Amino acid sequence: SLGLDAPVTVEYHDELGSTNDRGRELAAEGAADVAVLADEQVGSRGRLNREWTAPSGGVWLSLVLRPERPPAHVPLFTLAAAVATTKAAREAGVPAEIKWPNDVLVPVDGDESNDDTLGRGGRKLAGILTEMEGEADRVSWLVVGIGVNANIDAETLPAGATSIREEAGDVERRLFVQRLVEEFYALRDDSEAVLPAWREYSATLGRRVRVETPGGVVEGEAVDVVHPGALVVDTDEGEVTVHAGDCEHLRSA
Ligand code: BT5
Repeated sequence: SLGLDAPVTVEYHDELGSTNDRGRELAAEGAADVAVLADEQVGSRGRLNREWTAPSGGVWLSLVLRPERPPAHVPLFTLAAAVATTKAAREAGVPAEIKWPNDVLVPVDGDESNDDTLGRGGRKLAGILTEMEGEADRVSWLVVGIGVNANIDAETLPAGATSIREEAGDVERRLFVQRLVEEFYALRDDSEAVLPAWREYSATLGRRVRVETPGGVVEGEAVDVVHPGALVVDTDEGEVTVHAGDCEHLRSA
């Protein structure tokens, strides 16, 4: 037991393919409020089926939820997970920030800031993959997958990644997960709480960004994040609200 101040059942595995796959299985069986944890994942994934490296020592976590919400509001959960992860990382001594929508980064000083291998304005500490099933008006289940490079040597991670070990020394993973899950449940889908906290931790607002969206590339200054998690970009053609995409921070000069 994690001794959580959140209504969650914990399922722990030494090794899994993907905690999200296990979460989806549980969700399909009707489970709710389960936290699936693994020490190591051997088949984990990022968004768009990208590979996710998940060796022993990380925090590999998937939360199974059944919120009474329309699918359009699902991004709020992802933002809440990014906020909770960032908060827990900061408590562990890591100066983490959020790149829209849900990358948790540690900024790199000075001119180097855009020269990291991932080209994303910092070293990636954590990522979030949210998956769902539902109808037009209501989500039937949601799996929020959170991967945090905790007690891992940076050399074993992809270039451009960092870990809590690297930035601040090892964390007690049980406590870290406890704090993260509690923060997540405190925010959950309350946009009045999620958006201000997200803005406070944002590395993206005020920056020049280039977002690859399903509808094309949007470039300009990121000026706000609005319900249910969309990024407002001030472009040459006026303000554009972006709901999904890959975001890159650009040099301001
Ligand atoms: C993400 O995807 O950032 C979401 C990652 C979600 C992982 C969690 S772990 C628990 C749960 N179970 C799963 O199977 N998944 C979730 P994306 O934005 O697409 O970023 C993926 C990219 O990040 C890759 O293409 C690599 O460049 C890079 N990458 C891979 N592993 C990494 C790591 N451990 N740390 C930092 N960057 C990594």
